Amino acid sequence: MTAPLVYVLSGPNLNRLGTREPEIYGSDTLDDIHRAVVTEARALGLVADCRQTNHEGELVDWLHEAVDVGADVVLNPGALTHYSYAVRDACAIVTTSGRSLVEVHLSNPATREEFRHTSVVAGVATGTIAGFGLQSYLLALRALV
Ligand code: DHK
Repeated sequence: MTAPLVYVLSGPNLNRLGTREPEIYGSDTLDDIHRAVVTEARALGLVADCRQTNHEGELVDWLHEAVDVGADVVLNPGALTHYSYAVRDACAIVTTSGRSLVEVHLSNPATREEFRHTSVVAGVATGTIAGFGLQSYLLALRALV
C-alpha cells in the first residue's frame, strides 16, 4: 500500500523566510521547514510534496491538483489568507471533495495588525494552526493523521 500524499503549500514571500522579519517569522528558512516536514511526514507514514509560489493562480492550480491526485493539504497562504477569494474557493473545492486542508501560519495573525485578523480561508479549512513557527507545519501533519 502506498503512503497517503500531503501537499504542503506555501504562498507569497515565504521563500524569503530566514531573512524576512525574523523577529516575527523566526530564523528557519523555507528549506529548513521543508526538510523537517519531509522527515516528520515519513515518521507519520505520509509522503509530503512541498512547494512554494508567489503567484495566486499557481496556488489555485496546485489546490485543484491536490484534489485530482487525492492529496490532503497543509496550506500557508501568506498574505493571500486575508483577501483571496480565489484561494478560498479553491480550498473549498479541496474540503468539499472530502480531503482535509489545514491552514497554517508561522506567526499568530490574531496578535498582529488588524488586516491580519481576517482569514477568508479559515471558514472552508478543516482547521487552523497558528503561532508556532516551523512547528505549526509539523502540528498540521499530526492533525491530518
Ligand atoms: C505569513 C504571511 O506572509 C503573512 O502575510 C500572514 C503568515 C501571516 C504566517 O504567519 O505564516 O499575515
